[in-house]
Amino acid sequence: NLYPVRRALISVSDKTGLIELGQALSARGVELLSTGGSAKALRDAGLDVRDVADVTGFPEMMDGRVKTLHPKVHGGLLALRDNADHVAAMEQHDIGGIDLLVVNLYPFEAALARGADYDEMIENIDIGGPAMIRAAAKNHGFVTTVVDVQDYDALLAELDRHDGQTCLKFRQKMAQIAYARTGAYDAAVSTWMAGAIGQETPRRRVFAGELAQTLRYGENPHQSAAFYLDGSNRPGVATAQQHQGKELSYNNINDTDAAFELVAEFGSDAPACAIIKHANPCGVASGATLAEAYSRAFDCDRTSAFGGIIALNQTLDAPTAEEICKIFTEVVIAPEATDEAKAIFAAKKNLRLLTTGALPDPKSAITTFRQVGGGFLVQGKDNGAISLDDLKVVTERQPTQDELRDLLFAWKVAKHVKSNAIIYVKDGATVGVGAGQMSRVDSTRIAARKAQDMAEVMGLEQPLTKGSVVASDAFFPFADGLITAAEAGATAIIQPGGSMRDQEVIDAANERGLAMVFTGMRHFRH
Ligand code: 93A
Repeated sequence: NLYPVRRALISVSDKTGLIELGQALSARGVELLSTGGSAKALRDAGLDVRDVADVTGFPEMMDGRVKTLHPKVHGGLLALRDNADHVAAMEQHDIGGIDLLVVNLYPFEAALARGADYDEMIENIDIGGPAMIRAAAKNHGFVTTVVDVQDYDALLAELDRHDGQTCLKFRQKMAQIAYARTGAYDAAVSTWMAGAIGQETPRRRVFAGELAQTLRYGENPHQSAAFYLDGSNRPGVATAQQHQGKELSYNNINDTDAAFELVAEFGSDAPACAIIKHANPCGVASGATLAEAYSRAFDCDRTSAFGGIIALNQTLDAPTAEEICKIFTEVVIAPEATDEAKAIFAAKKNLRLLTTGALPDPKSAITTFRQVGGGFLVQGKDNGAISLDDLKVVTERQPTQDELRDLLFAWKVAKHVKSNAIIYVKDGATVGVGAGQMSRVDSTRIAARKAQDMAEVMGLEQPLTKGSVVASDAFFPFADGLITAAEAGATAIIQPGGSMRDQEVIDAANERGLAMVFTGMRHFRH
């Protein structure tokens, strides 16, 4: 299953490592064929290279749209070397075999990222490259296909291992990567096109990803799992740099994502911290300093915070690192970390520190998908946000300025809590979180109950829900939830409104002197 590499066709847009590769192949006696720009670069470096135009007898034409689309190229890639008819056809038409194809495609994804206009995007759709890649990969019985700069070293090592030949296993592996590349490329083209022509729900759609990491297991040890990049380069857990600690697990990645997306809601102007357990926050707080934001988040539920995941919206500093080190934490994610903070963490071998360089924009339009039996559910990410102007006061009492500030804080958190979500907030910190219950009133009770437990732990006379405000991710279907919140000491409520029984709920608020605002927007998260 070994096959020698005698002739290579190199056609690359990304010229990284091109000269070194050309030199290495030449040194191993491989004849080089190449297209315009690649050939020029190789020749300028003093390498002996033959133009594809010379092989085909046709010049590159139509602005390069047609350069390699020719039987002399595709015959050389596709001919079965052990088939007498194929070999005869090669001889009859003077087609030389191409044993190695090195291609990277027109940078369509990069053009997309820089917001190129329609015509420029169209010109960046590579046709000849994918055609050659698919041909070479099909003929992997004989031909080696390399589509990633990062595989050049592996190719050379393979040639050295087998005295200028490649083995079938290697060619198969490269062929699989090659088809993933052309698949992802066309996925990017098709996804771009859907947006460009205003098709939000195209009849066919494709998703593509690139392996970032094979995970030891999934949510449970008997499940296999892997982590893929979507190519968007969005700041987040997928693109973060890990400074220390062992590999992240599937659950770590999921929870770290939840933590970072939540803390990003607060921007980076004032310090904020979110602590996550099982994808739900067990504490979210603002503070005068980052360390204070962390401590206040921690005080929401000190029990659950143990082994949690912490997200910060500003550079992790030494005082915050010191505070965090006082209990066991799985992961800390922040835009940056100071050297002092890193040094403090270095003593905690099991703690993972991730930095991302920036916060994700919570308002960006992103497509999310989830698998269901036999299909995918696709939706736009919940990037809804409200401001003071969107709030409608529905009670006799107007909320105070302090209440309003806390109501908006609570609403931001509610968006990131599994429904039914109830969040009690006081002075810019959560003091009770009710998550993922099947009834809203249960979430309201659980959150108040947790606040009571914390009051005991902290030796407080009364739970922090006294004088708090409450956010509900969806409307109260009955007055019972609101009454429970009022009994726990809440003075103001934020909720979407829209229930058949809104009036009952408003009446209950008025009877108890509560202020209530409607957002007109819901934040279900199932
Ligand atoms: O315009 S194309 O779709 N038509 C072709 O026939 C063709 N052949 C190779 N693009 C084509 N290529 C692409 O040109 C390769 O995929 C590669 O990205 C690029 C290399 O061009 P150059 O060597 O001139 O820089």
